[in-house]
Amino acid sequence: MKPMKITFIRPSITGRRAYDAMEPLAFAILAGLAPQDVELDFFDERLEEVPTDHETDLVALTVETYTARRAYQIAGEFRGRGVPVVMGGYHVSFLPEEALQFADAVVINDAEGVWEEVVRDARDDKLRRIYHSRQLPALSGLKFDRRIFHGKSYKAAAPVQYGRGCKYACDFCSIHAFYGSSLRQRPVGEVASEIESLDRRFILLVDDNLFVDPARAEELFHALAPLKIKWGCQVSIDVARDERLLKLMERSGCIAALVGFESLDETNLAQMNKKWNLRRCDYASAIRRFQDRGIMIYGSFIFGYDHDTVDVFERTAEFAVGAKLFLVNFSALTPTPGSKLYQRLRDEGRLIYGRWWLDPNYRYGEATFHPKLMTAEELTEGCLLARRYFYSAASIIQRAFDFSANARSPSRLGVYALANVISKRELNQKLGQRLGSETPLEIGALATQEAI
Ligand code: B12
Ligand code: SF4
Repeated sequence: MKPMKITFIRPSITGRRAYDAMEPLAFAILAGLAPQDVELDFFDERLEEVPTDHETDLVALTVETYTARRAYQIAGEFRGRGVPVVMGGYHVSFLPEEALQFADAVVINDAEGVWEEVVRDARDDKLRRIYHSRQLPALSGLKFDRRIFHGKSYKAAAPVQYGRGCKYACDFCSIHAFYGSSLRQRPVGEVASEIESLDRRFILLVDDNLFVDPARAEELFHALAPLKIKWGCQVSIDVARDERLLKLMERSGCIAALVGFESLDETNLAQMNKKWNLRRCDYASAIRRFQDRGIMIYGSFIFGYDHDTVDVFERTAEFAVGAKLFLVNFSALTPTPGSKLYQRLRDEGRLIYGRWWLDPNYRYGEATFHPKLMTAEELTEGCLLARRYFYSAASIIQRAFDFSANARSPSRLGVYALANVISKRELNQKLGQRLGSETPLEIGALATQEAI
């Protein structure tokens, strides 16, 4: 009997190559769970073309909101040849009914516990439409099979996951909507062994918020210290209140952290359910504390909340440059399905598109709703100006003059410069682009329907 062949595909937002691609961990997990006798292929469209005439028995796509349009286009090409397509990931978990117009089956939530069933059913030609992983699996014993990534030119940083979920519930974020209030961590010993086996110098811990609580953070930092790696993470600002933890972060090799500042305005923070961001520590002091420990700060800011006026762009960009942030993300507030924000803006009748992620008129980086105190065009334009200012040559040089973090050593300065160049290039490439490729996508009634 011929072995079953499954093809994993990671779509690119615009159908083109991207500079910031990392190994998509979801497929390492699916590969680790697949039966031994199944043959696996993998294509990452951010690095290579997806051969839509590829011979396979099943296509498995991972889908985020920004890649949904492209994923549906790719699915159409395979299904047109009679190849069944299964989709999983954030976007299709929130909108399975939408995805099922373009896929044969959808996996909702985590793959563990249901992927094995999907493979069995596909083999027997009995795929169901929906596979729902209702019980959140414990994360011990997870096997990441990275052999599918061999030979692909990913960035130097290797992604590793410690836990899933976040203790907070910011209204714009997909994480709380996806995981609810569950917080699950892998045993630190397993994380440390995995990192050792990777033999990579730089690790990105991909948890949305590494700071679950002081005890678990401390346990992890102690386990990382002997590995002599450099690592980066995403972390909530409250970790900066704890000098002891910051010290442990530094000692265990942390060199960069992404922190969601979102807004300098307390009323905006209150609206997004993130008022805790300013509790007991202002932004400038928190940033300084990280930098004093050699940790470069990647700041994430969002523009367009109800108290933002047109002066917010310049004010925020000047703050970010003055604070010598390593990198920033200046985004127009974007309502993704499943989030509280999406529901609110839809109920207030402020969405510009029914489903911006499918609309052929939407362009990456553009406003998708009507802000309160500025126009949508002012929001799009303001984000662009803030980004240009932050990534200008003068700003890159000015921010480099931080000898505790950004320019702590010659090698660190090299990381700082390279990351700034890559971020600038990736942004310029994506901004103003349509989502998906030129391939037509029939969206029918979805064109005008808002998501529920
Ligand atoms: C690391 C990361 C990045 C990296 C790149 C990662 C990479 N592999 O190249 C960088 C920094 C470049 C990045 C960029 C962006 N990211 Co990002 N990123 C992440 C992050 C933090 C971790 C991803 C990860 O490794 N997860 C671990 C794996 C194991 O989890 P998983 O992918 O969810 O997979 C599980 C299930 O979802 C499911 N599953 C997933 N796919 C499939 C497929 C099948 C067939 C099946 C059966 C199951 C299945 O099974 C897996 C195991 O249970 C996530 C948040 C998160 N916690 O996932 C955000 C996240 C995915 N990113 C997000 C966003 C918005 C972006 C950007 C669009 C931001 C921007 N405005 O530019 C860009 C562009 C991304 C793109 N599509 O090209 C959002 C997506 C929201 C949404 N509704 O879609 C997330 C959820 C963050 C958030 N807080 O909202 N990102
Ligand atoms: S702290 Fe970060 S990960 Fe957690 S809910 Fe807020 S934005 Fe999402």
